[in-house]
Amino acid sequence: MATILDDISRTFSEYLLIPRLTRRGQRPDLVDLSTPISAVEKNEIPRFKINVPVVSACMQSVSGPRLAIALARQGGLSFIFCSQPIETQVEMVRQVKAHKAGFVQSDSNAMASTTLREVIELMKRTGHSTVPVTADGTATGKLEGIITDKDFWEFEDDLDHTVGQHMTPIDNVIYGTEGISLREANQLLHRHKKECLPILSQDGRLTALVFKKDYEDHRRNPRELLDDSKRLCVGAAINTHDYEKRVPALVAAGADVFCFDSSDGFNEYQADGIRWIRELYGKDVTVGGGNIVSAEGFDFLVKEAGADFIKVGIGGGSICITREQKGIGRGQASALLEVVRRRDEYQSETGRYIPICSDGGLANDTQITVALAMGADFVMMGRYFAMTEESPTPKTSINGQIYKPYWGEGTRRAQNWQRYSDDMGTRDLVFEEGVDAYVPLVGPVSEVLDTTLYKLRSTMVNVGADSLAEFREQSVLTLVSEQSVVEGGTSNVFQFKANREIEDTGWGNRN
Ligand code: MZP
Repeated sequence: MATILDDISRTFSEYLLIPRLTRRGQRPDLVDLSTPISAVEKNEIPRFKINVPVVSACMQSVSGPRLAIALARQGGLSFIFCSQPIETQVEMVRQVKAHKAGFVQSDSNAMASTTLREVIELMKRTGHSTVPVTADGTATGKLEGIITDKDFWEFEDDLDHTVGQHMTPIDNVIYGTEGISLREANQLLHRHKKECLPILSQDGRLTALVFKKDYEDHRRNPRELLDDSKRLCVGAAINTHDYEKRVPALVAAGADVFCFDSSDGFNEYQADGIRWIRELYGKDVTVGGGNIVSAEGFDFLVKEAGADFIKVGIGGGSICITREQKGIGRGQASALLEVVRRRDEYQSETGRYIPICSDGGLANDTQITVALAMGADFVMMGRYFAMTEESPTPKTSINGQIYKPYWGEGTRRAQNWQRYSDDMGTRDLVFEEGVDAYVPLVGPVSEVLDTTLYKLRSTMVNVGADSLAEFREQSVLTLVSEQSVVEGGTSNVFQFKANREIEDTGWGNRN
C-alpha cells in the first residue's frame, strides 16, 4: 500500500515569525546578507558566496545577460537559461563576464585608416564612445591613439576622413603600464581628469582599458558580485542531455556556478551529470542539483552524487501547472522544512554544510523572509525578476498598464523538453506543465530589490539576527489560522485611493 504522510503540504503564507530580543545597536543596514552557494567543508570557508540571498530563475523570460548584469551588480546571481543552443548561452555568459569592473578588454577597436563613417557605425553598434586605435585594429595591437565621439562632429565633419586625422595620437595619450593596480589606475584617471585609461604592455601593446564610470559604478554598488579578476559573476543552467558539451563550453566562457535545471531532479541521469562534473573538474566547479521536495531526494543528490547545493520546489512556481497536470509536487514550506532538517542532520554527521535554495512560488517579500527563516540559504525567483526593466522580454501596454510577458519553461513556447524529460526517449512536450502569461512592470532590479532586502533586514533585526545563519538558528515560526490572516490585514478602516491608480504595486495578490 502507498505511504500516506501525516504532514499536510503547507505553504509559506501559513506561517508567521515571532519577534525575539533585538539587542541595542542592531540595525537593518548592519545586517550581513551574504550566503554560501557551494558546499562548505568542515572548518573551511565557502568556495563561492553571493552577497545577497537571491538568484534569478533558469528561464527564457527571466535570465538574460541584461538581468544577469543588473542582479550581479546588486550582489545576487542569475542562472542563464539552458533551453537554447550551447553557442547562444555561451555568448550570453561572455557578455556578462565582459562587463567587468576594473580592467576591461576593449571590444570596439579601429585602425588609423578606418573612416569616421565606419567608426560611428561601430560606436552605435557597441554603444561605446571611446575606441582605441591599434596598428592591426585588434584589442591587443600596438596602440597608436584613441578616438572618442568628442573628436569629431558627425553632421559637420567629412565622414570619409580617417580616424588617424581626428584621434588623439599616442604621444598625447595618458596611459598606465601593465602591472598597475586598479587603485593606481583610478588615481591616474582622477589626476588627469580622463574618462578612460588604456593599459599598455612594455612593448606598447594594448592590454586593457580602465574607465572612470566603472569606478563610479562600483562606489554606487558596493555589494557587486565579482570574481577574482573583478568581472561580474554569472551562473549557468545545464541539463542532463548535453552537459558533456555544454559544461566545458560554459566553463571556458567564464560561468561561475552551474545548476541542473530539472522539474524533478531525483533521478539517476542527474546524479550521473553531477558525478561527471566532479570527476572532470573536482571542486573547481560549483554545481547545484534539483529540484527535489524530500529528504530522500537530498540524500540521493548530495550523498550519492556530490551536489554543492540543492534546489527545492516542485509545482509552486507562479506559472506552473505541474501539480494539476501530473499530481506531483509538495507545498513549498513542507518541502523546504523536510530538506533543511535532513541538511542539518547531514551536517551534524559529516561536518559538511549544503546550501539550500528555495525555488519558486514566492508570492511576496514576506515569503522570501519566511523561506530564509525556515533554513533556505537563498531563494530563486522567476516572476519577481520577469517584472523588472532588465528582464529580456519586451514591454507591452494592456489597458493603459505596462506588462511584460512571462512564460514557464514547461510551455510549448519555451520548448524546453530537456527540463521535463530526463530519459533520452522523448523529444517533444506531449503536454504543457506551464503557462504563458503577463506580469506588470515594476521598475529596475536595483529599486525593487532594495525594498525587498530592506524588509528582510528589518525582520532579521526583529529576530535579533545579524546574519542569515543567525536568522535560521533564532527564528521561531507559528502556523496561522485563516482568521489571523484576516486580522493581519487592515480592519474597520476606510482607505481612499486618491492619486493611486494601482493599489497593488507589483507582487500581485497571490497570498
Ligand atoms: P516563480 O518565481 O515565478 O514563482 O517560479 C519560478 C520557478 O518555477 C523556476 O525557478 C522553476 O523552478 C519553475 N518553473 C519554470 N517553468 C515552469 C513551468 O513551466 C516552472 N512549469 O515550474
